[in-house]
Amino acid sequence: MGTRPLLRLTFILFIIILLFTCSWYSLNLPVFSDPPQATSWLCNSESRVFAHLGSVLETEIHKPRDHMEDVPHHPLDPLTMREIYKVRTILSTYPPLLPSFPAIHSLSLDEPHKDLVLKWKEGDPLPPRKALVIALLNGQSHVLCVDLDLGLVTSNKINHGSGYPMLTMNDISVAMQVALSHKELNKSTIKRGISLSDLTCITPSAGWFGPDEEGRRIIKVQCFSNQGTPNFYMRPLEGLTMTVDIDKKEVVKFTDTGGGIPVPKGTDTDYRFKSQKEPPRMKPINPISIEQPLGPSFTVEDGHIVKWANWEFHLKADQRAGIVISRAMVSDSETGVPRSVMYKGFSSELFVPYMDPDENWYFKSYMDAGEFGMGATALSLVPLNDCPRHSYYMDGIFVSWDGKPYVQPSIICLFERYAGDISWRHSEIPVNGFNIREARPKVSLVARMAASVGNYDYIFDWEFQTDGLIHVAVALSGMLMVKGTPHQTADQTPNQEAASGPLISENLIGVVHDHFITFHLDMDIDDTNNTFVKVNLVKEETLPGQSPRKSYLKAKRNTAKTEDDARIKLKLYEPSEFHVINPSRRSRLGNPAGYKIVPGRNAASLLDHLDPPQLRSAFTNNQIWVTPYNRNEQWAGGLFTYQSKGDDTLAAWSKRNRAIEKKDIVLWYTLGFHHIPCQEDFPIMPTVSSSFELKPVNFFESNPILKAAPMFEKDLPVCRPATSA
Ligand SMILES: *[C@@H]1O[C@H](CO)[C@@H](O)[C@H](O)[C@H]1NC(C)=O
Ligand SMILES: *[C@@H]1O[C@H](CO)[C@@H](O)[C@H](O)[C@H]1NC(C)=O
Ligand SMILES: [Cu+2]
Repeated sequence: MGTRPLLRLTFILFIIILLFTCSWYSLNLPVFSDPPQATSWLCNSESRVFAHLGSVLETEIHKPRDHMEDVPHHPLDPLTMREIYKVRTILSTYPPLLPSFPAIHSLSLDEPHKDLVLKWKEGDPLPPRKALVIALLNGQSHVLCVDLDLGLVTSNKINHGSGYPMLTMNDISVAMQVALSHKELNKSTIKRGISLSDLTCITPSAGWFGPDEEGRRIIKVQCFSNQGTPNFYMRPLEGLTMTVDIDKKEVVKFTDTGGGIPVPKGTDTDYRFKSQKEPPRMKPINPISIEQPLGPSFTVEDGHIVKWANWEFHLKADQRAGIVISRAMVSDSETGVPRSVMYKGFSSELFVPYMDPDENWYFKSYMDAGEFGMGATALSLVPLNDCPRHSYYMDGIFVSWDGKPYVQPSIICLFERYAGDISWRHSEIPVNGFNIREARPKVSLVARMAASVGNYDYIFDWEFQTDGLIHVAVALSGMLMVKGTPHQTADQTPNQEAASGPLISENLIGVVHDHFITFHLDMDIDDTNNTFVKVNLVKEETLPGQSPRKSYLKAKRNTAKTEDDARIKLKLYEPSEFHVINPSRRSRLGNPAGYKIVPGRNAASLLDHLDPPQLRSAFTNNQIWVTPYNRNEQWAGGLFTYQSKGDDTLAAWSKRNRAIEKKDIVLWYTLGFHHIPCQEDFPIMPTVSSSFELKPVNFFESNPILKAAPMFEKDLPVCRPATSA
């Protein structure tokens, strides 16, 4: 959600984060107490070798790796550094873009057509490598296709619909410079007792609110005091908003309605370990980590192909979508042959509307993927804290606004999770003649990325289980977007209902808001010929005298023929299962192979459908949609999301009511959160998480993990500190 990076501080912050992630333990742990002698263990894992992974040891991970020699191995591999440079060279001599090189807002692999990817086998030559480029030149958004093999721009289209491309770091820093040098800003800051040099500003996206703001790229700038805290988000200069025309480089509107609202204090807002003055008032938890005496069980081949247990998939980082899973296949439990489950899965868009109509707040209705980029805002993960020991870390190769590649190191981690859970069990009492205790531990594989979109952090987990289930979770953390108020305590607020959220600290309101994350799930169960089936549970009533029961439930199958049949609002009192099946692939009993989407905790948008933010994010009007596969329909909020009016969204595509039965279909699922803040969310929020599952239904002939072995004591060393050995 949130707000927006961080101008001049960006690079400094980035470096600071890098420093911390490498050193904060050794620097800071001794401050509080005598920690156990955790550095030396009898079964020291640091001596283990990961040669079979071709992996990076944790101690090395934040050393930037050289990617200049990378070559693509798979049709879906992201563009390499060399390929990006080549695209840049091709563009720089392309006449329609001359004489000045355009601003590059997006430059990524134009994925080959699906049939080419499906036909491709290891060892085959790669399909032609192409780049899709979105460039802004003289106010026009160009969509260019560059063929790397031909060395040519093969198409160049100009966007005539609404909306602009994703913001670049340059847009953000230009907006901040323009705002910070605006004359009236000095007056407003002095009035609040803040010096210009103590300001940190953010750049909330402007949304779209009618014709006044059309035809030019505008952005909002709001400022905070960073005096005495790195958590400047908790020190807003409330009521101060500048609207900046990014291309004209001018402030087009200056609003200061914040007279009389103090800048909240900075004390107790610093969340860093090194700044804590006293230990927590709880018994410390002893060092903990999972032991893998033989190292992890997964491999990463050619940089992107992950193989683990019965799973295989392609994993990559994308500047806009963040983490992308492709060609997910699980091996058949009878034959061992890999079978397709999902062609591609990623978070297509986020929508984060705030619930405050105030002049300085109404526009806050972020669409983070299309406006800022989930990969673009993901920074290096913190070993042992973001991801456990034995994690494998993957870099992102991204493109900056000048068209040059850069490495975003260690933004994906891959690890095996053992959280003490059970994958199946049964015990039998001796009275039946059996005395059985059978249980199997649940071990899974997780691919993770964490995006910091300004104040907010989104942690995306794709978790694969050996029983064929895929668990997709999003956890929220980071800082609230807060609103300054003159009030210090709740009883000073004359009409608490009038405030846009609860008081969470002195002079700070946590504004109520929602988060919606819409996933693109291109399911291909065995092949692309799939059907969406709703299995409705309905109440049946018995006839008089038929049974002691009056009612029971029955599962009724309804096949969705067109897109209309597959727009679904979840309802507790009209329960259904939602299956994607392959009608041609039958089990030995004749059931079609399928996967169902299992919703978890969820929330729906209650905004008026004609409210401008909801018009733009109409893809959140339903929790489930199914569309026929169309390679141009990737982004639920439209290719050009920034300031868009909602004319190119999933909701607009679905209106065509195309046939979806026995077709290559895409499932869309929206995970939502209502967020009413509370004091525990200050100064940084403990994670709040929600998830959904993709679960096999009649895909396997029987329990696919029946033959899994239990864990045995002899396989697992018991670790002890060496000093007490
Ligand atoms: C801000 O205003 C103060 C007081 O009028 C003045 O001394 C200072 O030079 C101004 N700073 C800038 C950057 O304009
Ligand atoms: C899809 O499956 C159905 C049912 O088995 C079959 O009739 C149809 O021909 C298949 N379509 C394609 C394009 O393979
Ligand atoms: Cu929230």
